[in-house]
Amino acid sequence: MNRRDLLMGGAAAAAAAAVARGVAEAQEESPSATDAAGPATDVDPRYRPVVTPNGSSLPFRMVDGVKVFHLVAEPVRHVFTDGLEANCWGYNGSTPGPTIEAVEGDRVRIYVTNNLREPTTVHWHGVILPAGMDGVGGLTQRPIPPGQTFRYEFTFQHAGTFMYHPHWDEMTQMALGMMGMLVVHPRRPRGRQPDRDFAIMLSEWSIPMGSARPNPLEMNDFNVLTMNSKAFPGTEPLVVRRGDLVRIRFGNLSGIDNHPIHLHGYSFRITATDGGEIPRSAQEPNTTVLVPTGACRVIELVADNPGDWAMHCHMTHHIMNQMGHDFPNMIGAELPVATRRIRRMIPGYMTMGTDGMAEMGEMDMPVPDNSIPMRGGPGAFGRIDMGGMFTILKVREDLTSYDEDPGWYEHPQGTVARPATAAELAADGVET
Ligand SMILES: [Cu+2]
Repeated sequence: MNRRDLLMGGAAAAAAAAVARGVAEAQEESPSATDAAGPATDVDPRYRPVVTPNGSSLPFRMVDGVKVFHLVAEPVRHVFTDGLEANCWGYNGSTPGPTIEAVEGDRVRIYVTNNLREPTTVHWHGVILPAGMDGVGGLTQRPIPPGQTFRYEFTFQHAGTFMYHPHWDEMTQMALGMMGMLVVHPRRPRGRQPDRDFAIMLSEWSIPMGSARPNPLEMNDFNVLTMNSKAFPGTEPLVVRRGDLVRIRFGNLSGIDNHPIHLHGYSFRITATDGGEIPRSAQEPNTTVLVPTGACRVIELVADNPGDWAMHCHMTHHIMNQMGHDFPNMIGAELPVATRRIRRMIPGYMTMGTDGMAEMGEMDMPVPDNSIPMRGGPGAFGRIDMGGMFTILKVREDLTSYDEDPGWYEHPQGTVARPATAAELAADGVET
């Protein structure tokens, strides 16, 4: 044996050992690796799953080392928040569809059953894969006819935050809610991993008053703005423990709009897009992250500031769901005569909006059936007048469980804004 053979032999032995170790690890780590007929599970010990507020992760089976998923495109009856529900389309009974989770390097097989009355496809948005698996109807595959099941199979080459959505009759299918998040965890995580890892899909809907179905023909005038297809107060809060490393992955599949998502109480870092990780030296500190439609943005922060922190789109029309935008502007108008006259024809009629719009959500104001115009939700200090793309990051010192809403933040004595006293105004020289 010469030196080269010795080296080769050594390398081969090392490689064989590595393979054996890999197989052992795979057997150890892969859930039900040999149980092809076993029940589907959403537990994969190789990673801490993401939390999809108001949603879930898609269960899977391991079959001969391949992670097998089954998506079912179908109509779903969806509640946006108490007071508004509609006939939508989604996957596996929900909009957005369940989050798909895998690990970098995983071979996956994803069956897609079409239970709609028109064809569909699924595009794996941002994933690097063979062209024939890209899910673009007409370009890379025949659309999936109603009643049929298609098979997608590929390997996730990169970790990251991605999305899935139809690429057939896109305008209709996405306007009705067909979309979902797709998270690929790193095979070898580097550095501190998040304690809480959230996935939130942003979308927008046109649901005219009295209608039972979102209108896919709308291009500009969206009146229901959602996180994971929920409008506040239907949005579940993000519950974290003080000191947690928190990652929030946003996807946006809105028809038209980009959403600048603003988080109170923190400066966060924008760490990744659906194109990959941003190098640490280029990670931008910010308090608002613009999530363009058709893109993902990932932010991270250390939850060192306890409290109830608003997290919302900063486009004001996106945090106050409304009936529509074709109403006359009543602000400052004095209309007692007109109101009296209208009341003769419409008993109980009120001219709304004369003193601003926040009043419109008060609980005793009558609103049309199945609508949530500026309804808002309850808060620790009365009503929160926002109602759309709005949720709350709840950071607590003591938490018994991430799964329970810890209620409202108990502010330390003397740390809440309150009416100024006459003595304080005088002492500071402020005249009112
Ligand atoms: Cu927005």
